[in-house]
Amino acid sequence: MANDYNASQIQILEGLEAVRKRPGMYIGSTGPRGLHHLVFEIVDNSIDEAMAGFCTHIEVIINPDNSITVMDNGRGIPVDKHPKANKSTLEVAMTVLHAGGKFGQGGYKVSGGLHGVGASVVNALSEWMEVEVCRDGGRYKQRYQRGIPTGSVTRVEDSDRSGTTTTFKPDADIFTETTVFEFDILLYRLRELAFLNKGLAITFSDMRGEDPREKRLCYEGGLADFIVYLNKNKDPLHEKVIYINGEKDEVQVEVAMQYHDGYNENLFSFANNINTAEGGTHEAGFKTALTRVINDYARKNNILKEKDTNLQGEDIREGLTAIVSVKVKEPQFEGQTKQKLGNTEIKGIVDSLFAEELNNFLQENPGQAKKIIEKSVMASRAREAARKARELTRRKNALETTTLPGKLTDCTTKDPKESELYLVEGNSAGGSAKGGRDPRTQAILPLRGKILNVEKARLDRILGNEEIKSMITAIGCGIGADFDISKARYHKIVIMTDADVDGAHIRTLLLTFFYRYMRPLIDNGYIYIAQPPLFKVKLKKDKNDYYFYDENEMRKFIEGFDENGYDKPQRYKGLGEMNPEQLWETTMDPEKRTLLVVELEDAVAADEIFTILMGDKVEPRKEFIQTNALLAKELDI
Ligand code: 0RA
Repeated sequence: MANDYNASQIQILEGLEAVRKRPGMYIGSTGPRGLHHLVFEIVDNSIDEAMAGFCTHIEVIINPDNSITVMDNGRGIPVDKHPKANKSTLEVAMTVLHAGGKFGQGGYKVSGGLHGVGASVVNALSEWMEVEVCRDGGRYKQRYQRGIPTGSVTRVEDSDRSGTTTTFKPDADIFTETTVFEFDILLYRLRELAFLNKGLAITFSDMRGEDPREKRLCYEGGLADFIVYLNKNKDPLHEKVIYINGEKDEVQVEVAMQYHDGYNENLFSFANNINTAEGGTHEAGFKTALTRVINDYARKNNILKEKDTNLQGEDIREGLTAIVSVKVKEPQFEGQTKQKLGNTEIKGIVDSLFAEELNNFLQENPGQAKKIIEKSVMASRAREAARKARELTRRKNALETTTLPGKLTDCTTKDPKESELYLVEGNSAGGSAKGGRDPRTQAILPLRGKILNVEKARLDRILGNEEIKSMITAIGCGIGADFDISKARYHKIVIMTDADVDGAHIRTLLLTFFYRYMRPLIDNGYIYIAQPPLFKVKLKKDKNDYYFYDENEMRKFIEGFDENGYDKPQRYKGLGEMNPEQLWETTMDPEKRTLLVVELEDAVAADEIFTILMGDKVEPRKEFIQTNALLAKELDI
């Protein structure tokens, strides 16, 4: 027995060491993304317990010291002796890699993609962790340091409740970039989980700082509430959300959708609470049913005449916000990023359950049905017009030899990997950029004034806009459904706008355009934001210029000198005020510059951000100031 025990101890230590040696292999990265992933990993275990029907409340707390507590009222992790390991099941779950699954609760599970590595991985990557379990009439506790128990599981007191509470503090030796949790990142996912698990109450609080924040996330309407939330800054075409929540062959299917008067399609799908960004069989079933049912209804009611061709899926999805969520016993995740549901049986199940409900809705609400179909017919006409416009540009391209826009000052290298395109606000800044650039690798495209707000226009109008046309031809990938990233002429596209309100607006307009029509550029990390300095200080003693990106930094710097030791700090109002050498030195020189890479991990959050920033409603825009944290991440490149 003793030998067995020693052997299992050695295995555990080896396992922990493997996780600490290559944390990226287990949690994706040791940056902010990996850090937040730790929380989701622990929360997922409680979500599993909720999906199994034993947990109704999950509480997540960011403690004052940046440690995290996740508490649930489930059955509690078993604490009795594990039959094989000769120690508490709780200890096994917390120290043995992948043990979570082996003694699992059965039923539906959050697992796949990056998730599902288990509590032991979080434990291994935490400076300390503490788990409390209430069950079997007692409260039990165990503590760990960097994954190793500091003692055995002990019974602390009697207790008549049940549940699991995990508190952990990420190890700063592992998460060297930051160990500070961002409220919004956790909030987005926790809110999503609350929507996806109808009726489950998640409370989330942040105990750091002066005034603690608390959110209660609980949605009795499930995905129907999620749709209302997503469309809150849009104008819906019909009042009632189309909604179905059913089960067939042990597969739970929940679908909700609502049209708005805009033009974007927003279809989000989930399998076992995981966002399936690459789609899959559940999404396919939904799309097929939607297209078929709408066409059938339109024909039966003579909205589509005999001579008319069928409406296409993309026409029917214009202005649609929809969410498809399935819960499957054994989900298969496929695709490049393991974000595509592969189970073949799911397509037919979603199709049949959803088709019936959609049909009922159309029959019962003929007025709303008519509005929806008329919108699809308009979309189909606009698509036809856009196709003709595209064909025209394509034919032109084939005839002309110089197809690149006249305003573009291209780089000389033809290798996209080392080519950079600077999108510059205004002609004067464009002039400085042309003068200061490295002509071999850096191309300049000046943009005059504001570009079109693509959030409020159909593709045909977008393709008629000069600024957008020149960007499309310069980048060379096409647009929308025709987009082909392998044709990109530049692997870095840098947005360089003034550091003022107009500059921020233009930047958002550009980001919205890339997000809606050239999304792979963002997903592949091709889009960057330049960081021009805000201040310049000239020191008398060395005659050098010093540049600063925020006011505090600048003030701190000059405090160190006598008042006569420097010229009056210069504030740059626009890029145009910099001469070519200054612009090169501060913002464009790959050796010295700081670029922000634009990252959109969470498509649901991104859609919300762009709708708010670019939509008609002014109030939510005013409220929304923290977006940049989610949009761009600093990188020295
Ligand atoms: C396996 C079996 C049982 C509970 C759990 C796992 C469980 C794990 C976690 C992790 C976080 N919260 C959790 N809640 C429950 C219980 C089996 C039984 O009591 O019959």
